[in-house]
Amino acid sequence: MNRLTALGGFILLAVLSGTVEAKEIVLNYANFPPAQTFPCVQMERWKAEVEERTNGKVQINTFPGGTLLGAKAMFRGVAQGQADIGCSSMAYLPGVFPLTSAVGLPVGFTSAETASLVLWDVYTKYAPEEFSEVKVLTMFTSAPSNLMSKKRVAALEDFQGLEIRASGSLSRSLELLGATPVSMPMSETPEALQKGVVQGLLSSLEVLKDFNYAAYCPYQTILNLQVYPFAVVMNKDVWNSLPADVQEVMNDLGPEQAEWTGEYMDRHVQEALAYAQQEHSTQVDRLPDTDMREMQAKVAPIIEEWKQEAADAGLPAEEIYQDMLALKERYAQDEQ
Ligand code: DTR
Repeated sequence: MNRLTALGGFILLAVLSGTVEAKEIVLNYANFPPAQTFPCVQMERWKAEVEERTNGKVQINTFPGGTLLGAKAMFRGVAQGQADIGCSSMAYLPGVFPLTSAVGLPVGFTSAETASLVLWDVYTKYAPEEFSEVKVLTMFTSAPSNLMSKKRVAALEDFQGLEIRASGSLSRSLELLGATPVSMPMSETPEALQKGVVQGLLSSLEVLKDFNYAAYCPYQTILNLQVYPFAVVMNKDVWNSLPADVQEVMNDLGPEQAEWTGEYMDRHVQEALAYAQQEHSTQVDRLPDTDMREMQAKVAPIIEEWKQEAADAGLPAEEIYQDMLALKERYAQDEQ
């Protein structure tokens, strides 16, 4: 008997005797940015936890970098079954998430951990219609957004006419501050920065390291503007086809994953800032207090605009808003 036949016989025997367990459930998980970025780091952590907690009954195949679905096609693509699971940045689809976009308002979140927990609670409390077509597995946010730019911005007036990449309500913030927003997903931003289409971006600072934006943006300005909310969703038919024990594992992971991702994000922002300073000698500016106050006043209309939009969508806007603020205070205190 040659070695191959012997090996085949062993596998056959093992399968017959049940020692090699076939994966019963294989799920494809799509993500839009590259593997080293935080939405993909959390995806790998979720995969590992699910595979372990289901004792190998479930196998998750991950597709970072838009290889299965791109940033803007993510949410629809999962609802329609092109991927079983997908990670969506809600800001890329303005108007589609009138309720949960409340967490993307300029209300002064100081950490991704708090904002992620608030987002999860707001979502579970209101179970909004905007997610009725999918099963939500978890939610989280980026850390508060700050400016990374080619030119130094040390005062509010320096924003005038600057072309800066952002998305959703952060593009609106830029507009109100006198800059020229250029809206695009994060996955298109490296090229826009390299080609000089934009002179900077507004997002959480971990991208200084994960996309090496520190090499293009020697200046950072601390603004603590809005966080970007994310949702990880599963195709509903796929969810309904899963056995109850697997569903339980995934349900338990929902809030846990939100907290894990928030914590990871906050820590990673600090690492990225240190990296940027050490490797690229970047410079961090803070606006003078008077400019910070003026900035808050300038972006405040975004809150009223959201309330109007939410009310138009038939939502109890004020109640949601007040709930969100109360949760923000509670979780921020827990963190201290
Ligand atoms: N949606 C976001 C938030 C974000 C922050 N860091 C990353 C890294 C990779 C993708 C998205 C993000 C934005 O577009 O800025």
